[in-house]
Amino acid sequence: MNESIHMHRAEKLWLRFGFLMLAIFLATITTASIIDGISPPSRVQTIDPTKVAQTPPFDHPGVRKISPGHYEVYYVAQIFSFNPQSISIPVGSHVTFYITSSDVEHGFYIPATGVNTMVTPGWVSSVSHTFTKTGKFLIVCHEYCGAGHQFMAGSIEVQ
Ligand SMILES: [Cu+2]
Repeated sequence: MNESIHMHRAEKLWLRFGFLMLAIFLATITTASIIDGISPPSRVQTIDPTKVAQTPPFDHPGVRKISPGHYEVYYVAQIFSFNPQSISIPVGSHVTFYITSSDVEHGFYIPATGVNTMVTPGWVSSVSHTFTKTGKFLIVCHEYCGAGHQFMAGSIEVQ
């Protein structure tokens, strides 16, 4: 018995279309990464992860008042905590968070806000939020970082 594999013409066409799309996507990503310079989202600058404790402003993590209602907060994420662990800011404040890691990949997530970023060693992540409600906000690490990951949390008191 001699059975040759027969492929329908429409099937061949769709297969070609699929490969063509893959080639277009690959070309687009390659071109964009070369022309624009690829960098992870929301990372604003690089930092030597082994020298975080000596690199300003991360040598003194914490809250900085920029102007009335405007704050910057510098965080160092490390296994298994955030430094500063807890902060307090007035209600209505526009806060820009700058977070870096001194060891492994971490996450920085504040439920009920839009604040959600990965924290990669060697990079400074930045995300902003205006706190319009009073209360205690939880900061959680949402990237598994080791045996104590579930205890890695911080808090923001909005008064
Ligand atoms: Cu973690």
